[in-house]
Amino acid sequence: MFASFMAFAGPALAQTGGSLLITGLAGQTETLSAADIAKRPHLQVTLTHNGVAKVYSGPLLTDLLRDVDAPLGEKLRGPALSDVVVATAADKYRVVLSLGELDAGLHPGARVILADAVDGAPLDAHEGPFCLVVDGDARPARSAHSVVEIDLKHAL
Ligand SMILES: Nc1nc2c(c(=O)[nH]1)N[C@H]1C(S)=C(S)[C@@H](COP(=O)(O)O)O[C@H]1N2
Ligand SMILES: [Mo]
Repeated sequence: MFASFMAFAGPALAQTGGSLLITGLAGQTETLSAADIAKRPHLQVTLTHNGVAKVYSGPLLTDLLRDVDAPLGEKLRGPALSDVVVATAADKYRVVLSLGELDAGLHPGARVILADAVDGAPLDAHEGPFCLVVDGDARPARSAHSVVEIDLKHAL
């Protein structure tokens, strides 16, 4: 298992159906369609699982979290360091990531994307329409498939 990434400004890939609900700390919400997500700048992250490497692409999760005023960059200090992101999948699988590990300014190794494509094609029904891809994990346990909600919360 290894992972790597490279940045590119991707063309919007054709997508059908599905939307993502993002909730901020004050309860503010944003609903993003597949078309909204496809328009964002994309990064590529390669995941290797069971010896098979696949190149996922999608916006950084931090890019989407800015839509709900997540405390990132200079605002990621003090109490914000115990804020967490809960990603919920269609099958209720949930993973938690801290803002500190997501913010590339604080933690340069961090590359977590919400992929809408793999190997240049839209995600299939098993993984799609959006899949969290956590670069650097030894196994893709936090790369939740079919993510339907992203909630920013105070852990404490
Ligand atoms: N929605 C969802 N995503 C998930 C899981 C799951 O059970 N549900 N399992 C995780 C784990 S533990 C692994 S190893 C990989 C498995 O990916 P695969 O089903 O494509 O083999 O998906 C991850 N993402
Ligand atoms: Mo797993």
